[in-house]
Amino acid sequence: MDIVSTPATAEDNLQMADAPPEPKAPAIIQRKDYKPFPWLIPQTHLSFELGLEKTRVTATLTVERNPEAEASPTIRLNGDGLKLGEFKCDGAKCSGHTMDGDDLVVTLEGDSHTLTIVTEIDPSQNTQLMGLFASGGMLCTQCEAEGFRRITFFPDRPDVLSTYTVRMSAPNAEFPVLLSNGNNTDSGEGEGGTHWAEWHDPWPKPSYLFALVAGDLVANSDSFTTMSGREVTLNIYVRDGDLPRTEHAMESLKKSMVWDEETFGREYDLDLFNIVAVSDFNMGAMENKGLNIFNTKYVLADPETATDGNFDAVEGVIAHEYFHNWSGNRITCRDWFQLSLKEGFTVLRDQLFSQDMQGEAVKRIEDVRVLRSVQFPEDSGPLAHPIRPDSYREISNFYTSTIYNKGAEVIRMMRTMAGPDAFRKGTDLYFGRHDGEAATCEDFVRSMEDGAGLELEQFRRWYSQAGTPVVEAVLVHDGDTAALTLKQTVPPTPGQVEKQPMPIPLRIALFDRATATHRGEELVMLTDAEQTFTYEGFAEKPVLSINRGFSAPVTVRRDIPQDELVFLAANDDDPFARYEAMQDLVTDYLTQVAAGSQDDAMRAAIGEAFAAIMQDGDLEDAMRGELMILPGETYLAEQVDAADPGRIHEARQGLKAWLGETFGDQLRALHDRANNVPYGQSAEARGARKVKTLALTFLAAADADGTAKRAAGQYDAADNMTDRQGALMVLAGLNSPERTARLMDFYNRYRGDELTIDKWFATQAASLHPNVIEHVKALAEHPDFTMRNPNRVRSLYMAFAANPQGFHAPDGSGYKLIADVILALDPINPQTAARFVPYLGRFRRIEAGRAKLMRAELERIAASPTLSRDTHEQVSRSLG
Ligand code: 0A1
Ligand code: ZN
Repeated sequence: MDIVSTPATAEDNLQMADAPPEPKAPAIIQRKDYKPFPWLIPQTHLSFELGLEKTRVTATLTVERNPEAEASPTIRLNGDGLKLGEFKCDGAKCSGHTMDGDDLVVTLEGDSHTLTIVTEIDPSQNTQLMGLFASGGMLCTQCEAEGFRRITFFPDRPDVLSTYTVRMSAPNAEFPVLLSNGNNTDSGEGEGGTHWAEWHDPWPKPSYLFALVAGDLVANSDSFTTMSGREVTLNIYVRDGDLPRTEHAMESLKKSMVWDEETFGREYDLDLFNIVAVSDFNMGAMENKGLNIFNTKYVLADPETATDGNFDAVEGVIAHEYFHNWSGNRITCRDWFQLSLKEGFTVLRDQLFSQDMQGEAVKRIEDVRVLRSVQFPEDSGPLAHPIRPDSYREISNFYTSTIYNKGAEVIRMMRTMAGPDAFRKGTDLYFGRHDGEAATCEDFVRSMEDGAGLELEQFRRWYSQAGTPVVEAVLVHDGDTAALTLKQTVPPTPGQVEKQPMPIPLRIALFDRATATHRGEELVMLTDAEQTFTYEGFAEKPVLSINRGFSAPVTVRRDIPQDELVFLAANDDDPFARYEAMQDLVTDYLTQVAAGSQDDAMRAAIGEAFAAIMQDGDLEDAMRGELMILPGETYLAEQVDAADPGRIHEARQGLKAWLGETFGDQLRALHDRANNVPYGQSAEARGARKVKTLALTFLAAADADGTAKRAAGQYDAADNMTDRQGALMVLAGLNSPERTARLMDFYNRYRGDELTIDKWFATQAASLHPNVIEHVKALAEHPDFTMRNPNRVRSLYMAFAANPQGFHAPDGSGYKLIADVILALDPINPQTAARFVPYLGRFRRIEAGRAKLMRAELERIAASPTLSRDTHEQVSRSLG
C-alpha cells in the first residue's frame, strides 16, 4: 500500500509554474530499440602519452561498413566530457564531422576508412573514477559500462568488437610499470626519462573491456599450466608494502583456473594474466581482458588484517573476475539489457566454486541471506526491475542485486531442473555456439533448451517479470493421503501490474515425524496459479520440508504448526531447510512481538531449538553459527506491510537478551571452548571463530558489563582480525570504558593501513550504540575521512545506512544525514552517490511517520538543480 504519496493536484501544478525549470530528464534507452551498429571497427590503435594531470590520447580506428546493419551515412562516436583535439580521416584533415552533444558524428562516404582522433584528458580531476583516473600516484582505467567514452571518441557499446593495440609512453621514474590487455609485444626507452611499452590483445573485444595501468607497482608472480599445456604467467600487482598480503589471492586464482577447467571445461586463452589492485574503485573488481583491475579490498588479505569473511570475499571475487574470461569476455553482451547474461551466470559460477571450496551448506545459506536482505527489498520496492530490464536512463544504476543475484538464482533453477550433467551440456553448447559473439539472454536460454534438453517457454517469464513470487503451501492429511496445495502470486511492480504464473521448481520432502526420516526428495514444478500434489501411503500426517536448498528464489508462506517448525529445526537433513525452519520460527515470533503481542510459548519453543543447536555434537560450528543467527532487521521489515523499524529493532534485541540471559552459561561455555581453538584456516578453526563472536553478541544483549570484559579479553588476546574485529564490534555497541580504550587501540595499531581503518569506521557506523548518529557525524570530521575514496565513504555511510537503529531514528536525523551525503557526494562521484538512494526509497514499506520523513528527504534531493543522471534516475524512480 502507498502510505504517504498523494496524487499531484492542479493547484500543485500551478505552484510549480514559478519554480525554476526542471533539469532536462536524461533520455530513456529502450531494449526494443536495439539496432546493430552500422559500422565495424576491426582495428583500434591507441597511443597514450601518460601524465597524472595531462594525458594525450591518439586513437586510430579502421572503420568498415557493417554488411549486417542498415547502412548509415554517418558514424556516431560516443564521448563524455571530451574535447576534440585533432581529427583526421584517411590521414587528411576533414571537415565532415560535427559534435552532437557529447558525441562526435562523422559523415563518411566510402566503405572503409581510417579515423585518427586526438583527445587530451586530466586523470587527476577524474573523481568519478570512470575512464582514466589517478589513484595514489598511479593511473588506471575503468571502462564498464560507459567509461571508455571519457578517454576517446568511440562506439562505446558492447556489440562493437575490435582488436586493440596499445602504446603507452610515460616518465620512467613515476610509472615504471606499463600494462594493458593481452601481451606485451615491445618496449623501450624514450626521450627525457620516459619509456614506452606496446601491448596487443589478439582477442577482439568491446571497449568496456579495455584497460590500462601505469604506476610504481610490484608483482607477486607465479605460473599456471592449463589443461592443454599452455604455460600462463600470473602476476598480482600491488604497492610495494602490500606484497605479503597477495598470497591468498594468488592461491584463489590458481584454484579458480583449475576449477573452471574441471567444472565447465573452460581454459584460459592468453600467456599472461595480470591483476592490479587499486585503492580508489567504485565496485569490487573488473574483468578487463587479461588485465583484471581490483579494489584492494578484494586482493589483499592476511590474518592480521583480514577477517575470515574478507578471505572468502577475496576468493569469490578473484574467481568471479577470472570466470568472466569466458562468461563475459569470450562471449559478451549484445547490449546492456543483457547484463545478467554475463553477471547472473558468472555469479552462479563463483557461487558453485565457493561451495566447492568452503562447503556447500554454509555457502548456500550465506548466498540466500544476501539475496533476501538486498535483492528481495529491491524487488518489492520502487526500483524493482526484471533481470533483463526493458529500459534505463543510466546503466550504472542497473548493476544491481537483481541482475547479479537473482540472475544467478534464475540460472541455478535451470541447473536444478536439468541436473548438473545436462546443465553442463547446455553450457558447453552455449560457449561453443556463441564464442566470439555479443549474445543475448535469449541465446543462453535457447542453448539450455537445445543442450540441456529443457523446455523453457514459460520459464522465460523469469527474465521479463520483476517481483519475488509468493508461494503459499498447505498440506492436508486425509486417510493415508497427504495433499499439498501450492498457490503462487507474483506481486505488482513498477510498470508491471498484471503478472503471469511462473514455473517454480521446489525441492520437497515429507518427513515421518516418529522416525525423523523421509522417503526421498522430490522436485515439484509449480507452473500454474494453483496446483495440488498428492502423496499416498502416509498413515500419519507427514511434516513438509519445502524449497530445500532454496531451489527457487521465492517467498514461501507455509501453513505449518509451530511444533513442526521446531521438529524441522532439529531434524531436517537438508541444511538449508533446517536453517529455514529456525528462521521462520524466529521471524513469526519477532513480527508478532513488533506488532505488540508477546507469545511466551513461542519464545520458549525458540529457546528449545536454540539450546538443541548449541548442544548438537554432530553439527560443525560453521553451521551451528548459521542456525544461531537471528533474521536481520531489513528482512524482518520486509515481512510486514508498514514496518516499524524501531519496534522491530527492540523486538530483536529483546529476543537476543532473553536468549543471552536464559542460555548464559551455555553461551559462555561455547565462547570458552571456541577460544581454545588455535588460529588456522581449517573448517574447525574458522567455525570456532564464528560462534565465538556470535556467543558474545547474545551475551552482550543480556549483560553489558560482564560481556564488555569478556569482549575486551577476546580483543586483547586476538591473533587475527576475525577475533579482533568481532570483539570490537560487540564493544562498539556498549557504553563502557573498554569500548573507548579498544577503539583507540585499534586505530593506533592500524593507522595508515587503509583497509583496516575502513573497518574502524564501519564498525562504529554499524554499531548498536544509541549515539551512533553522533559518532558518525564526528567520524566524518576525522582527518582520515574523505569523500574521494569510495571504500571510505561506504565504510562510514553505507554501514550507517544499513544500520536500522541509526538510520531509522524516529526524528528523521538518519535520513537527513544520508540525504546530505547524497547531495555532497553527487558532484564528486555520482555512481557511488546514487547507491545510497535505495535506502531512502524504501519509504512505502515503512510506517507512516518515518515514511513521510524519508520521502521529504528524497524530495529535497530531487529539488537540486544539478543532479547527476545517476542520482536523478534513482530519486525520480523512487518517488515514482
Ligand atoms: N563487471 C564487473 C562489475 C563492474 C561494473 C562496473 C564498474 O564500474 C565502476 C566496475 C565493475 C564485475 O561484475 O565484476
Ligand atoms: Zn561480474
